[in-house]
Amino acid sequence: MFTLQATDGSARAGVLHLRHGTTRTPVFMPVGTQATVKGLTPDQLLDLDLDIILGNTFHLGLRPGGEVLSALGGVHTFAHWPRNVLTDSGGFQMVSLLRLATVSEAGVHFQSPVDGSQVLLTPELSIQLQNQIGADIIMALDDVVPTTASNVERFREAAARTVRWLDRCIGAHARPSEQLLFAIVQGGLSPELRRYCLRELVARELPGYAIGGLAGGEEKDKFWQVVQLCTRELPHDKPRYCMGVGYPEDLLVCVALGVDMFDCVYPARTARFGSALVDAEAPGMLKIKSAAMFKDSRPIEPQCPCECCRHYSRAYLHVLVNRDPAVVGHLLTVHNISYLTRFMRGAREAIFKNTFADYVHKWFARRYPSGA
Ligand code: PRF
Ligand code: ZN
Repeated sequence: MFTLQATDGSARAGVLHLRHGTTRTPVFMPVGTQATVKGLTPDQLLDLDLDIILGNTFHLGLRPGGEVLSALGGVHTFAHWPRNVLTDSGGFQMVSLLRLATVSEAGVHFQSPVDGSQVLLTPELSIQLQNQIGADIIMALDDVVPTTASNVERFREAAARTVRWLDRCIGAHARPSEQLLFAIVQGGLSPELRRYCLRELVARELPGYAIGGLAGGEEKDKFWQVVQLCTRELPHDKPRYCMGVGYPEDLLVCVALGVDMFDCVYPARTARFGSALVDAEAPGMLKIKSAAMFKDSRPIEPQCPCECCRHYSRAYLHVLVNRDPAVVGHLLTVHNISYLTRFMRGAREAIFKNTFADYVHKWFARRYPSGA
């Protein structure tokens, strides 16, 4: 269940009441493919005060598999994570990770990277696996076409198929009172296809809706136009989730357009490349390998409460990055997730105070001080 608590323009603050506690929105959900964010322990995640993390049906369903997970008490017990989990349906991960995946009306066909066998991920199997994994929010299987694809007919087919697959997902969902099933809007960059998909999905009255098929390298203004079209047509009393979005500027714009939830591998991935997200120093990122860090005794961000900033100087991380890059990757991941979590909490507070526009302007002014 979702309660909308405040609005400021189109921006929204709310709470999702889920089985493993409440989730405050707008929210950034870090991606924990194996039900733990790469390189972090669940205790580190708790220390970051996260309400919800994301898991993948693709990874968990292949290994250990739905039956093992269900026998072990579901993903929360298995991964020792007491708070909420959202699982993505798996198709997108296969199509984006495996060049050999193909899509037909039956589902997504691919070769298992675990044992080489042929697997067919149908809408029914995706939901069965997600029922067994036991996440608090589960996603319908969708037919995802990269926005940079050129075949218009393929987008039309994918939008219609996503609707047909949604009906199969709804029919297969065995635990609707425990797990919220979200539908995913597809339709590429075409307003007509997006409207078609929105109409069909909204008519099915699901507990939440996601905007899919974006953040794949399309132009920013096209991306924002699609998000705006979707948030205008989605029901106000249901959460909206923009999938695969995690750059701070995109988060701010999408919150301004009325999106409530996001996920992205970006904070963890950029950390593994030695980059730390920062607020007060342009261009919003510190490269820990840079010679400028050599004698810098400050933490990444002095005001940050994370484990990395509480204990370590930039100079220490700079030396450690050559000796033990994995440890630096973990510490910067902790910091970057803390950064995005605080960033969204700040947006949430500003929405309550009706100062969201000011929050956005101040953030952009700090990020681009010369007005560039
Ligand atoms: N669909 C699903 N997961 C996703 C996306 C999508 O469109 C995106 C956006 N490209 C990220 N993750 N099921
Ligand atoms: Zn920090």
